[in-house]
Amino acid sequence: MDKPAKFYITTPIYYVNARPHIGHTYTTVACDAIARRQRMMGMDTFFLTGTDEHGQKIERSATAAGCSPQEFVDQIAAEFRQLWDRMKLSYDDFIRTTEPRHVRGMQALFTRLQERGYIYKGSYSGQYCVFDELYVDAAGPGAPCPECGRPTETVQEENYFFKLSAMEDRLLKLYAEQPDFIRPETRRNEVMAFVRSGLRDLSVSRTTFKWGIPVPGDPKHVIYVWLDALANYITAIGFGSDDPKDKKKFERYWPADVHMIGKEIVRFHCVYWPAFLMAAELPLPKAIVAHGWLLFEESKMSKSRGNIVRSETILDTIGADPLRYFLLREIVFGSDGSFSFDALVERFNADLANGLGNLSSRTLSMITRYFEGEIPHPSKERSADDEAVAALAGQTISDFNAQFEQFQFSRALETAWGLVSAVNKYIVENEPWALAEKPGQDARARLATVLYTAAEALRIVTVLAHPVIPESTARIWQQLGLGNIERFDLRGLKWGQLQLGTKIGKVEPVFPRADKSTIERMQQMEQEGSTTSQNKSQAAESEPAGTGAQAGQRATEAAVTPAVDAKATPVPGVATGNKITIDDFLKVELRVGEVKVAEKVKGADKLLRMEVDIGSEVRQIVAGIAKAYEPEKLVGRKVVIVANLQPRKLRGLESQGMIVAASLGDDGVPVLAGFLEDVPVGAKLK
Ligand code: ME8
Repeated sequence: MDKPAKFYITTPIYYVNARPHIGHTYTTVACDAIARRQRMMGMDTFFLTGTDEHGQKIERSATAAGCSPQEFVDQIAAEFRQLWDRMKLSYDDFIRTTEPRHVRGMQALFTRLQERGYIYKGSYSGQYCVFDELYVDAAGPGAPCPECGRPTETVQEENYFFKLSAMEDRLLKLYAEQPDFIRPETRRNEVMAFVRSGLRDLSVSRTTFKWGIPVPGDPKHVIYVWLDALANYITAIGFGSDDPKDKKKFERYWPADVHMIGKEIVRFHCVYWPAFLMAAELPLPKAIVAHGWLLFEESKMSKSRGNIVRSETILDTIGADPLRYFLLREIVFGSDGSFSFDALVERFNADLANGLGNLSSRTLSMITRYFEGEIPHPSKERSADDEAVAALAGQTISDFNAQFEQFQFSRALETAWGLVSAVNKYIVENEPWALAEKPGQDARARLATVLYTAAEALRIVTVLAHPVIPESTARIWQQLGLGNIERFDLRGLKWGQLQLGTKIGKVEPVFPRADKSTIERMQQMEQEGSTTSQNKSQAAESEPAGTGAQAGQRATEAAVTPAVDAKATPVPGVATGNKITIDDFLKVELRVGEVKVAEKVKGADKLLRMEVDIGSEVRQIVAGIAKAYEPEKLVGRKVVIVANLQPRKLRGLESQGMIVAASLGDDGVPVLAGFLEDVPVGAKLK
């Protein structure tokens, strides 16, 4: 027998400088759904995910957390893995770039590129963005990164360079000959325009930090993190290993069928990665599929903005399947889409509790009640209604498959749920409960046909939706008496396969309705969770998800809670009246910071979002000073911040600390505190 065809799909490997959030979950869930579906189509599927653990950004986060880089990455990588396991994501391997198999494979790739003459030594002097791990064209010291706006660092070093400039024509030919190499079309156009504008050689080593893979034979250099990271897609399946088993695995699975990524890393995957592979004379992946961003209150959900939502909160309240369904149904794949707890619960109630859940429980409980739990035989006589459901089911299968293949998850689910609504309507119109009351064979036969039709449609929707909502569909499948859903061969799915007389299982509700209190619980957990997770691994964020103080609030009001006991005799260290003691004051950590980034907060005319360097780290601070200060004028300015305040969210953004300002007049016009003498960033005030 021929071996089944193979299918290899990857997620990006996630940075471990921040804890996982639902943005990461989104990509991983999309890949998981594709992988599960491929397995059900008989494909020998390999689904890879993992973590990106090298680089200066991570080295700095480890230093800030007071541990070694290895200890640091071990902790966060474990959190990613635990989360994916809790969500039952069906990955086949989890690669970490600090693993020996990756280090060995990466070095083998580097050597291969050198041997083929694509790597040479040169020197570089210019600006580097640590956040993006990218050399950029920026004006000079401290100038903002053109990609993310964060301040760049000046770097002057001897580097190894990759001859990217030599790959221009070959890349353009690739995009022209394989239009599906980059999806969607908009991303392809952007990439082509970028390559047409000219490519410069790429620096692929660094000497200014240590946390990376040494260049073979020249360990003073570590390999550029993006080359290191991209190589995971081949090292995980055995590239660079001498073990015959690994070699076989690499031959079997490479090239990848799909690299799934977010749109911000298109250039690395669609320009650099194919260029490295071409130079190394390795086959190219078949497709790079870029999705849009998950937004939270209109801005990209990201660790640097601190406006993340953790998947755990949703898992602990309504479970993994509702989140998976929401992400794939609500967001049009390729475009940006918003997340909110209200929308999640609304979608859950409408489509899962009222839609599929209702169809499943009413159909199965009526079969239990009226046919002693056995799938009834439909009568030979079919009404137009019955025929219409069967025809719609057939159409649903073919449309769903075509849309899913094209990564149109939202449309595919909409298609499947079109069948759910049609069958729920069919049940209401055919009133099986009334038929059950009627005497005579005809009514009994009609009742059997209606319930058979509903159960068969339920079976079809359940198995189509399985890759997206695996746990709940597995339960419905069991209740239908059909055993293990994962064994079902999706290729043969068609109307009429439900075995008559199948004994159905115990009927239990699969999607209990959520209500307002569910939303409140999730919001509260997020508030508390962001505080505890921050305490647990404060420095897990390169720019920590912030704490907050109310914008414009004055320091003493915000941070000091005077112990007031008018009757008490004054003793040293105890407050009297409305006075506070020196001990109280010393609880407030005041530090000098420098504003690195300042921008207006969309939809809030008083608020500015700033990134403030306080020496040990960069904090995000949201403050109500937009009316008094132009954001551009604040960049580079030294300010005083209260550094040990509780987290607080303003307009969905977490503020980690508060800027100290005088508050003038009735309107409380803010005037920032500052110094006449020059003071170093991070200095403490007391
Ligand atoms: O870029 N919306 O890692 P990363 C949608 N290590 N997707 C999001 C998202 C959001 N708000 N936030 C994150 C890196 N993602 C590199 C990748 S690959 C060789 C190296 C998802 O931790 C999305 O897939 O910043 C995005 O591309 C990825 O996480 C970025 O993860």
